[in-house]
Amino acid sequence: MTFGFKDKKPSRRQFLTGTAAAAAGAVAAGSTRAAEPDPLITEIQDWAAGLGDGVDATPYGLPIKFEDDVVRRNVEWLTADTISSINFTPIHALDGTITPAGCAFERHHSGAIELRKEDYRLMINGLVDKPLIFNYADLERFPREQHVYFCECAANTGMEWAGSQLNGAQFTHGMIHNMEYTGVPLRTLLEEAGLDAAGDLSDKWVYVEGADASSNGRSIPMEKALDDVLVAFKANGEALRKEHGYPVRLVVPGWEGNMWVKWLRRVEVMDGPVESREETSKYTDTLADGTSRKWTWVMDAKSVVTSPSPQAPITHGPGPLVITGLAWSGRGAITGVDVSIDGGKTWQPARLAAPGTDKALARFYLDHVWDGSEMLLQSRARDETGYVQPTKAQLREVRGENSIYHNNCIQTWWVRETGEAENVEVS
Ligand SMILES: Nc1nc2c(c(=O)[nH]1)N[C@H]1C(S)=C(S)[C@@H](COP(=O)(O)O)O[C@H]1N2
Ligand SMILES: [Mo]
Repeated sequence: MTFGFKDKKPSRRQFLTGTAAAAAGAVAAGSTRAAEPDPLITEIQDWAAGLGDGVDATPYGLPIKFEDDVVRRNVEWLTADTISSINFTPIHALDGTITPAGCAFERHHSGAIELRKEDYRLMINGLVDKPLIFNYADLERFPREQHVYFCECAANTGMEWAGSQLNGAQFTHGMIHNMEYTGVPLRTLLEEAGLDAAGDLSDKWVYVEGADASSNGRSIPMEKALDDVLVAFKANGEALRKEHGYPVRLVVPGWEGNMWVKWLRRVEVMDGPVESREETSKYTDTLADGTSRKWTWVMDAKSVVTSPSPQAPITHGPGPLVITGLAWSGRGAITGVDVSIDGGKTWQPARLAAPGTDKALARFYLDHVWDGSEMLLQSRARDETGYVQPTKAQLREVRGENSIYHNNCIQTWWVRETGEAENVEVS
């Protein structure tokens, strides 16, 4: 393999060279020789002939304008208006595992509200020894913890039950984000209020609600409330964004996003669940026989190839191809991901960029040598409990096709010789 100049568009011959080199195992990226010298290397460019922006130009930075397609998107026909709606994380264009707050999906039932820290109150009431009201500064005085967790809306991938209707990982799997949270364990605040009055805790619940008009009330069993639930005020090191619940939200690791109450205003200790709208008519799973399952809180192991994918086609010829994606499980850490290029007939283990951690996104890579022929790309996640992500057919056998929520099936992208990809089903 030789090194040298490279044209903007590689020639057909370079594709062939690349293929041969790759087949021989020498896959140093970008190391092909072009006939002509590249002016981007040989000529002084505008950006080097003058000066750039000073440090006072950008007190708080946004991504450079060339990245302006890496944004949240909503699908107009999915909901009646944007106030009670969702948008989707551009997972097809991101790498690593931490979701930048500015493009992390939002889900609101009555819009994103503006609540000042000074006006923030959190009440703990019900079966506690001493009902308490905290302000924001009070919360900052309790011992803090930091954890990275994914938040996935139970409706993520929900449109796949009836077929393959949305063409892009952003739309099929983008109701997920993964951030590093700083906050106080809910347990600490409940203990501050005192739980002796509640008696036997094994059958007790907490009811949590937000300060927005929808309130988004949910019942959480006491066992989970005392386990790993966080009352969070920072995400990825900075204050929560307005749309993610500023100044304080609940983080309910591994459980459906709906329970991650934003603008958290009240936690009531109760002797039973409330059976609120969000846990009866919504966020329950209708089975084939028309009955519905409730209390399906945990998000089961799931994964998706983010690139190549419909919004991230292959833009080069045969040869080295990085196949990458995300995997996660609400039951613990991801322990492995397999990738198939033939629609699930054969599988090969992908490489985890870092060992999976508890209830957080894992990034996987398969360093593939693409022969230029079409692929039926799939990924299959496995978690520390030994659970393996099911196929669509396996899931439909148990759940029918009436569901919306909790679709964690294996996703298929049909990648064509052109490099373009499409959302398809294999049977
Ligand atoms: N107060 C309040 N909390 C809420 C909601 C809401 O509308 N109001 N939406 C819930 C739903 S359905 C989901 S999936 C998550 C989404 O969190 P995000 O907006 O940070 O992505 O927040 C949950 N918490
Ligand atoms: Mo949700």
